Parts: sequence; structure tokens; C-alpha cells
Amino acid sequence: MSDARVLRAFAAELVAAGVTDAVVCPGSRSTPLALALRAAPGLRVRVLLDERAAGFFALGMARTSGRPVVLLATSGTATVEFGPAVVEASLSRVPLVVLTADRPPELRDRGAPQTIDQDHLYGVHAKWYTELPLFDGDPATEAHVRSVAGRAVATAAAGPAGPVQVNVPFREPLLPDGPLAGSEDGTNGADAPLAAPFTSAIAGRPILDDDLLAELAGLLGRTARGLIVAGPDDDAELPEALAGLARATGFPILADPLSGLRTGPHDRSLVVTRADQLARPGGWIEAHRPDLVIRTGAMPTSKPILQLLERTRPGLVVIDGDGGWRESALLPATFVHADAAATARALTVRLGSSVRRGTWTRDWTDAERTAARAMDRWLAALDEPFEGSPFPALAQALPDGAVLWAGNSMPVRDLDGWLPSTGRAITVRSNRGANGIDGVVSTALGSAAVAPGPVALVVGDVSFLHDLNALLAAKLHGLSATIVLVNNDGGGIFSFLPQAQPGTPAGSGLPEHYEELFGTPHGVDVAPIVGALGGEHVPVAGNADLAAAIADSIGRPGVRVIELRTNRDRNVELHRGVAAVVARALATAVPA
Ligand SMILES: Cc1ncc(C[n+]2csc(CCOP(=O)(O)OP(=O)(O)O)c2C)c(N)n1
Ligand SMILES: [Mg+2]
Repeated sequence: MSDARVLRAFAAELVAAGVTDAVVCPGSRSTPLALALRAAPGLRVRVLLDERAAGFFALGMARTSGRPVVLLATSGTATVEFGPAVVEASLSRVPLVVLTADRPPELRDRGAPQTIDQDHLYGVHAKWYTELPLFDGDPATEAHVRSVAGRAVATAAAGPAGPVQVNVPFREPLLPDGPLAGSEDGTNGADAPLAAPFTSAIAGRPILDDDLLAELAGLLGRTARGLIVAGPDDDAELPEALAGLARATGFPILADPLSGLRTGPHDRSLVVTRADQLARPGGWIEAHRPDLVIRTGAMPTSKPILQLLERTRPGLVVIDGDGGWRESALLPATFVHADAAATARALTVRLGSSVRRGTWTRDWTDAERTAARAMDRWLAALDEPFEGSPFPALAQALPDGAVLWAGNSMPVRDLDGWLPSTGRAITVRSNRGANGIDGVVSTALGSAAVAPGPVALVVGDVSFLHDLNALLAAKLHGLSATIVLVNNDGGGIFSFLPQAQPGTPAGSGLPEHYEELFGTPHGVDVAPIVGALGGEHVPVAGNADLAAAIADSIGRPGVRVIELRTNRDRNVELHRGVAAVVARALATAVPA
């Protein structure tokens, strides 16, 4: 039997360290912890059935609340199912505390049921691994278990945030030896969360020394053709700080849709949202190549921006307060391992607040306006369904405090192409750590469980099918979300790749096996599935219908799956068409 006092202490310590939410999956070996978490004051437990979906659900919660979320699974393959979410959490720097229940030492590696090797199960993807002892009543066990709980939460949250694994063995019988809720006599109230945590960590934003700041400010001050490339980043302080730096340097900000720069009340006058069009090789960009790029966050979503870095090889400064080395353009680079927002603010002060806006800055803001106008006109005149159209509609419909998620594959690229700049405080997110099409719906629904406003998701059909049981979470826990399902009956992104183009090498199996291997049409009618899982299916015929359905759904309780049907071949034509329209507009634009 597990010592109830130690179980209570472990759960209470997680709460004292700042955890408010746990996602628990059913099982037997995890019984003592499941009961302890459920009984812990200050902890909200949600039970989900599929560990893979549960892992992503917890990831979405942690990403939106900013707090570590606890995950619990029973022993065996259940623990492995957390793998994809653990990998994503590691690469996108999201704090998770993964508790894996296990057999006691004497039942391992000897054919006992539901027993696998869970030692360092997630390999390099977990920031920390430890195994707890059996929960006996020894005071040393209690002190150790407490300190491990605090350390696990602090380690998960410390920059770069990420997942930790705590393996917890239990010997039968699996019931605790005393009450978990309330005092020893079973009455409530005596076991309030610990006033002070047993183990806690204090961490701050790493900043640069003055002489290093002066050096960096000097470099920026000497540069006429500079750009700030703001990549995916969850730091809410960054938009204001980078806007200030842009003003002080005159460097336009190429704002990834996941950077936080496109949406919110900060100064967006130097924010460029159409860089994916502006940076296309052979066009406007060739007369506007940068000499220096300051990059923050993860690598940008846009391929043309990446190509711009690779082709024009500007000087590169990457600022990453978590000490990372994210730079996949293979350029000589200086990594500034200091907090990006704090560094931007300090540089702004050093450079002085005088606004530097020469031709370089004006050229970019003019081009941004020209491209945005050309794209808006093109879309307004389009009378057929288009995969980019959900994003302007969502930017219109979502209120302050909303969270907008985009699935991987084409949705996140169309988000990049079509999410306009808006003063509305909309948080925009995607699982870009490992770019998986798995767990997309689960992540968004986890976000919906803790978001301060409504949650919307744009997802492809293959991704949607990949994570079908995600909708069960909404049914079980009364969650609300607006899901725009872009159904092109297969993987639309592959239509843009070389395997879909004419002139594939003879004998390669193309084009005859294209549909089987890449297009993957499935012909699934999702309407009855959505209905069976408690959602509402809303088919829409075109872009105007879609905008109306979105506006109608946002903020209403329940899950609606708004399905926009598109065609993969036509989608390529439309994307090429709008690119040509923008290129023409840029070539003929008269500077304002
Ligand atoms: C877990 C996982 N499996 C496979 C892939 C490879 N993959 C990338 S895009 C894609 C097709 C996605 O189709 P859909 O979700 O319908 O989006 P669309 O391409 O049509 O926009 C696949 C299979 C991946 N990124 N992640
Ligand atoms: Mg698709």
C-alpha cells in the first residue's frame, strides 16, 4: 500500500509549485497518483481516454495558460503514447510534468504484464528524468518526494521550458493506506495547499552587460538596410519591445503570424505581414535585400523568407534568451543569449527614441500596403472557395482574448499569407516545434479549456482525421471551439512540391502513384462523426458563407466544425494566381 501522507504531499507540492491543471488517463498502476491528484485542493483534473490526444491536450493547456501541466498515465504503452506531445513540447518549449506509473523493481524485465522499460522513455526530448522510490512512510521518502515535485515543475518551467518525466513505481495493493482528501479522520479542510513550497526556484530574464549592449547598438546604428525577422514566439512582452526597436532603428519587422507581432494593441506601423509575398525571388525583394537581420523566436514559417536569408546572406544576429541555437539558413551568425524583449528595450534606450525612417523603411511599409491591398481586392473578387479565406474572416470575428490555432501543412502557411495586422489582442499559435499533423485538434481543445476568450482552429482534413477522438475531450469536459475544417480530400501541401510538378523523372513512379502516395484522397464524410462526438457540423459553400458561419459561431458554447471543401489542384492555381497579382502590383506601384 502507498503511504497516503506521502501521496498527499507529492500532489500538494505540485500545486504549491504553481500547477493548477492535470490531465489524467485511466489505468490501474497509476491508481494511487490518480486518486491523490484528484483529491488535491487547488488542482483541476480532467480525464481523457487516449494518451496521445491527452498529451497534446495538456500541451495546448500549458501553451495557453503559461503554466506547467501535469500528465499521468498508467504503465506500458500508455506512457509511450505521450511521446509525440513530449517531442512537440520539447521543441516548442512548453512546460509539461509527465508522470508515468510503473511496476515496482522486482516486476521489471521478467515478463510481468503491461510492463515496459520506462527508464528515460522520452530520451533527449525530456529535460529531466527521475524515478521516485516506492511511497513508503519514511520521513526521508516524504522529503524526497516533495523536493522532486518542486524540482520537476521548476525544471519544466525554466527556460527553455519543456517536458520532464517522473517515473513512479507502485507495488500492490494499489490503494492508499489512508484518506487523501481532508484530515486523517476524513473530514475536509485540514489539507489546504502548502503555504510555502518545499523546493522552489527563482529565475529571471538573462540580460546583457552594458559594454556588450553598446557593441550591439553600434552595429545596429551603423546599418542602413536592416530587418527584424520575428519568428514564432510566445513571449507576450516581445511585441511592444520589438516595436520600440523598429522605431529606433528604422528596421521593418517581418512578422511571422506566430510571433505575436501582427495582433495586439502595440505599435504595428513597422510590422510587415506580407513578407511571404514580398520576399519571393526575382521580384521586388531584389532591390531590397537586407545587409543585416536581427532574428527572434523560432525559424519563420515562410519559405521565401528563409530563402531570402540563404540567398542574400545578410549579417545575422539571433537573440534567444533561452540559450538556443536555432538557425537553419546555415549563415554565419552571432547568437545573443539574453532575453529578447529585455535586449530590445535596452537597445532602444541606447539608440535614442528619435525615429529613423529613411527610404529603406518607407519602401517596405509601402510595399506592405501595396501587397495587402492587392491581396484583399483579389480575395474580395473571388467567387469560389479559397483555403486562405478563413484567416481574414477570423481576424474580423475574434474578440480580444481569443486564441487562434492553425494546423500544420497548408493552414499555417495560409495563416502566414493571410492573417492581417489587427489591434485586437488575439493570440495566434501552432505546433511548429516538430511541424506534426498529429494532435492538432487536441491541442486547440486543451487551449480552449483554459483560454481567456474563444478558441478557433483552422485544420486540414488529414490532420483532422489523424486526431478524431480529440472531439471526445470537448464532449467530456464541455469545451467550446470553432473549428474550420479545410477539406481538400487529402494532403494539399504536396501539390506544391516537386513530386506534383510535370517533368518528374522517368521510372520514379510519378505521376502514376502520386495520388496513392501523396494526395491520399479518403472521401470521408465527417458530418456523422462530428455529430456522434457531440459537435455540430456546418458545411459552407463559399468564402462569404464561411465568414458568416465563423461570425455566428465565435463565442457560442459547443464545438462547431465548419467545413470548407476545396480542390487541391485548383488551390495551387489560386495561390500562384494571387502571387502573380501581388508581383504585378509591386512592379507598377507608384511610391506614396
Ligand atoms: C504526424 C505527421 N505525419 C505525417 C506528416 C507529413 N505530412 C505533412 S503535411 C501532410 C498532409 C496533411 O494534410 P491535411 O491535414 O489535409 O492538410 P493539407 O496539406 O491538405 O493542407 C502530411 C501527411 C507530418 N507532418 N506529421
Ligand atoms: Mg487536406
